[in-house]
Amino acid sequence: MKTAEPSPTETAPATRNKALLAWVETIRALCEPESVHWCDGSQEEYDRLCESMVQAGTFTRLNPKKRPNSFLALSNPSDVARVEDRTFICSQRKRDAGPTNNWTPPAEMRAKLQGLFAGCMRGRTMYVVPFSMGPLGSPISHIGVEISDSPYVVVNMRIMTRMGQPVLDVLGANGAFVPCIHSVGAPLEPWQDDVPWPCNKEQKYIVHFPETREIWSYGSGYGGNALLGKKCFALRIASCMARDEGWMAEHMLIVGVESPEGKKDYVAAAFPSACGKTNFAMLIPPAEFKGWKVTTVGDDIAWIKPGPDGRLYAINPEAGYFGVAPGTSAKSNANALASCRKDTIFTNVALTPDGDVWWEGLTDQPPVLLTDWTGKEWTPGCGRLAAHANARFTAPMANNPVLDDKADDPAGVPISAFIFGGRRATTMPLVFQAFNWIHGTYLGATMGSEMTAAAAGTVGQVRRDPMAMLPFAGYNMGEYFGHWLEMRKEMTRPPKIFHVNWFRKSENGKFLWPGFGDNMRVLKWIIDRCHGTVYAEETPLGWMPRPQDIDITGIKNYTAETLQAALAIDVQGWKREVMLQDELFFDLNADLPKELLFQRELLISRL
Ligand code: O2Y
Ligand code: MN
Repeated sequence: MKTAEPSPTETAPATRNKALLAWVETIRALCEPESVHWCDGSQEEYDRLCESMVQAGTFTRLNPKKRPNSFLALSNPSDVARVEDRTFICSQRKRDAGPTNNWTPPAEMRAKLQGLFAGCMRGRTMYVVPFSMGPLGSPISHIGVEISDSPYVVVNMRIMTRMGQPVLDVLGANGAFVPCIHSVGAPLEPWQDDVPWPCNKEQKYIVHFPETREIWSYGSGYGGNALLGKKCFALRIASCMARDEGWMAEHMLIVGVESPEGKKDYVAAAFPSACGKTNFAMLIPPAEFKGWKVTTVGDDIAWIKPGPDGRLYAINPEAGYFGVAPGTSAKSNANALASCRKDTIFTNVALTPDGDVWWEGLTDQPPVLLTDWTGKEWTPGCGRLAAHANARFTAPMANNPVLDDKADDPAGVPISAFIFGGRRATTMPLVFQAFNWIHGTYLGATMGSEMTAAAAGTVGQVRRDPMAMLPFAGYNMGEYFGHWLEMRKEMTRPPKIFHVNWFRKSENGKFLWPGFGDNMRVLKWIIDRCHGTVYAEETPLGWMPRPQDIDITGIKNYTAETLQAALAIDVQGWKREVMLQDELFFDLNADLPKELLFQRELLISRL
């Protein structure tokens, strides 16, 4: 295919990858952009794009003394979060998407997308963003190319991934890539002025074609809808690749835990949203744990492959954090705060009069005057949130003071333990260990969390979120459980599997566990179990610590009785819990591995 001559405002592609060149031309012809820009990923390119967004009103440059090299973006109020009801898995067969995903026949969806994307970039620049998920050249990494008409997406992708010319160099003339097409769905006609946050209020489509490994996203410029390396590629498409190729793409953080003697373990953990995942990924051990270090490999996603020694090795496919701002403070997560101290893009937080940012929970006392996330004047007590509840910071992982020294290691890190957890006010004890891999898979598959601020009337209700993957598995959830079971054959030294709950409450509504940095005390028991150096009791649920096996010295106003309550097995509650699991198992029935039904029977008989 002949490549079009670049116009004077265009950049020429620095690749000889014919498949990539041909695909870019096809998308250019479809979307009819004004120009095409191949991103080199340089600092100069990043600075230029940020400055152009300041000029366009998309970005406000923050006070360089307070937040060096940082910007604030305020989105359109209709475009503030992932749109799960507009997210589709378009496999050839409906059954392959499974009952927990939205599905449309691929031919029908392709026809729809062709219509939507035709001319959708008129008046805009089409950016070609080559990116690597994972360290460049790692055998666990994969390359994607995102085409987008949003400069906001380009600069965020530069923080969140390894992006630009070095990726094209690794891709070479014949390398494979996942094509990701994104448009805000707001063509600009010559008579039209642009708006600071273009998007399409009527039509949003986040579409995955798992068989052809393609992503098409239309209408939104926000987060997971638009930064296609993250949820769309690294989880939905990658979970299909992982199933086919014998590895795992999981919605898991990865942390290193080093003892005072210098012994290091890595654990990966899956928590649904609003369960303190980022806090756990950047945990600061309590003072009594002198010499213990917790370091971050990843805060959200893990790609995990079996190594030659029979263990699992994990990388963080991302290079930055797209963290929730509200609730982040020096008390809750000083490392997250340090990560966004500079070089950060804030979205939908509030602006202080002196050009800094603020969000609910950042300080005990709110500032007396702010500009809120909608651009309106805000004063304490005005009855509105200053920052949107899903306001974010996009920060480079290099800013994290506790970044693990292997965060960039192409070989990944060996995983000693998998941890599953949810937010549960009752029933779920503080921690227990699965008897074996199949039992652990069952624990992950039946994981659930109480809803916090979601739809009215649902607060407190348990939402099943298997392995925290419900919105992110790119194929049938029952088959996904089957893949977990199959993975056991790929290793001789599998990680031990644990379940934790930091959120159990007493009858008078008080938390039974302090959480945050004190979770280190539970983490230590988990690590000791991996080495077989601490006692555990066999219970109907799994292996459990006795209260004396968890070190609580130094926790203020905390007693062994409270710990006992946090660890107690509520048999009546568990009978209800087992019945509640029916809902998910019923939906998945046709594809549910029989091993999991058997695990449920075993649990019932043990209870
Ligand atoms: O609302 C969005 O677009 C972001 S969602 C998100 C961002 C970072 C990490 N995890 C998530 C998630 O929904 O799990
Ligand atoms: Mn996530």
